[in-house]
Amino acid sequence: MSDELYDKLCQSVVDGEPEEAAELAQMALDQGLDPLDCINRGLTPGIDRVGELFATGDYYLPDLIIGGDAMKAALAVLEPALTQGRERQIVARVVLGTVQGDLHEIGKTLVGTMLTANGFQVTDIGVDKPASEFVAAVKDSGSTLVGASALLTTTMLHQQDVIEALKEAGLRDKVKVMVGGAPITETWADKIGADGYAEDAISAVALAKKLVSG
Ligand code: B1M
Repeated sequence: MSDELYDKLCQSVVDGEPEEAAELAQMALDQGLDPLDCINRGLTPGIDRVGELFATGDYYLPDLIIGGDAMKAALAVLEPALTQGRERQIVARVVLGTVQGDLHEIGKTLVGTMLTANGFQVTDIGVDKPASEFVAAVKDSGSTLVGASALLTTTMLHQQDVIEALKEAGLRDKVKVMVGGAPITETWADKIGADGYAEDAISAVALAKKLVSG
């Protein structure tokens, strides 16, 4: 039964059906399914399929947009259940954003939700943010951790800009920087002088905990 629901969630993203995706997500919660399983076994395979179809030329930009909208609609239902009942003691403050020129928000937001669920106070500055806005948010929030997301090979370079801007502002030794996003690797993180790379939202939490404790 749960497998069938995960398949339907997946298909609702492939078909770009936000309302159906949200309804299925609610149905999954009502049946007591784990929201994280709904994401990992339903929504993520769905959006990955959308990406594959786009890469092969079978899907076009509007398909990418409605696929993303369907995933966001389901996540809006699931996210409160991810953060519910967790301990609220603040582990650390973190500034999170997607770098300049990059509009991809779903993965960054999911990382933010998981960090929040694990006690981090997240200042999510949004998407398409220049390095200067990461720095300003660090100053405003007193954060000791910065997370920069990038989904495009053309925008991942701006993760380095964030690190350089922190250096110029005299903040680099006070703030750890973690990077992530589909094209990002450990090698890239090392190359630009980041403190760590996480492949997904779960490992981002583990990395964030490690970075703020050491
Ligand atoms: Co775009 N897009 N897109 N897109 N899009 C990709 C990334 C692409 C791989 C699709 C493809 O060709 N197969 C491709 C990039 C190619 C490349 O650079 N190598 C691509 C392209 C080309 C484009 C446009 C250029 C298309 C065009 O206009 N011709 C355009 C660029 C716009 C821009 O940003 N300036 C574009 C636009 C869009 C939409 C806006 C329409 C839409 C996003 C909607 C939204 O976010 N509101 C979109 C989508 C949906 C995708 C795909 C299909 C899905 C992305 C997603 O949300 N995944 C994507 C293909 C793919 O990745 N399968 C694709 C789900 C999400 C949960 O995963 O974001 O990877 P992800 O996040 C993961 C991890 O990466 C990690 O944890 C997350 C959770 O597990 N992670 C972090 C992410 N950030 C992290 C930060 C951390 C740690 C971990 O620490 C700070």
